[in-house]
Amino acid sequence: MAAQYEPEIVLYDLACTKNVCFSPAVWRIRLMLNYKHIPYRTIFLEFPDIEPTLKGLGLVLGESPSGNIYNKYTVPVIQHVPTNTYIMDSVTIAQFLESTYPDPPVPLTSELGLEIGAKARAVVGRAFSTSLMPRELGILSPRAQEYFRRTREESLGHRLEDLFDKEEEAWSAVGEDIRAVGELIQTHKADGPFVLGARPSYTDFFIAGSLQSARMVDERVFQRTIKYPGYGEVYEACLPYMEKKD
Ligand SMILES: N[C@@H](CCC(=O)N[C@@H](CS)C(=O)NCC(=O)O)C(=O)O
Repeated sequence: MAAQYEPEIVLYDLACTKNVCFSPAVWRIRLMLNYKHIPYRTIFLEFPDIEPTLKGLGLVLGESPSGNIYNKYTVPVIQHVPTNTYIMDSVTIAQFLESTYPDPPVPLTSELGLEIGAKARAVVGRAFSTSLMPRELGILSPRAQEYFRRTREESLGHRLEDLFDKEEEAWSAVGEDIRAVGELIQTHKADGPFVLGARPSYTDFFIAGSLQSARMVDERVFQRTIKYPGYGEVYEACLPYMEKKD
């Protein structure tokens, strides 16, 4: 008889044509779920279905328990099945998972982790958004492409494809800074492959999740990033927790 599989968590993820997770924010949570061996199932939502679905689940915008203000419906969202609780935003979800499933522990913050997170967002994030935003269209359904193009071009003020003209300039502007963040990532190299040494922390999941997201959109952007020392090592060390992708 097949074993009964009762998911503890339902994970709302972002759909793409590859039918695997490609959202960096959702990957952070997926890595935590996989690392902690928490049973879960996934519901993939197309971009235009995120807001109506989450509203329908009763989620409201405003201030979250973590103090963040939400003014937009986003994934990841989880449903904690045993208590029928819905939670939005990766930071709030990570705090909930850590307090509800503390073993094995995932340190959520550290001074080094905060520094890496902030610097990586500023420098790698800048290069990633230039390279990945226009290429993301290539893995979206026609409906999601229409939504993504409309909303992103509205905020950019120009066509997504115009980013290609700025791509090389964006990467060379931050090259040295990407290398410096890579050095920070290797601070505890002597103790193990992760940012804090032997065991993963949320910062590792942030790094590995962002790299996996880039890889799902375009292998070349991933390869370009792991040429800088530090990034690929964390990614490799997190691979065992990336097996469940859907
Ligand atoms: N603060 C949010 C941001 C997550 C986020 O930006 N999610 C994107 C997918 S990667 C999203 O759901 N976007 C919806 C939209 O653009 O309409 C978190 O970390 O959970």
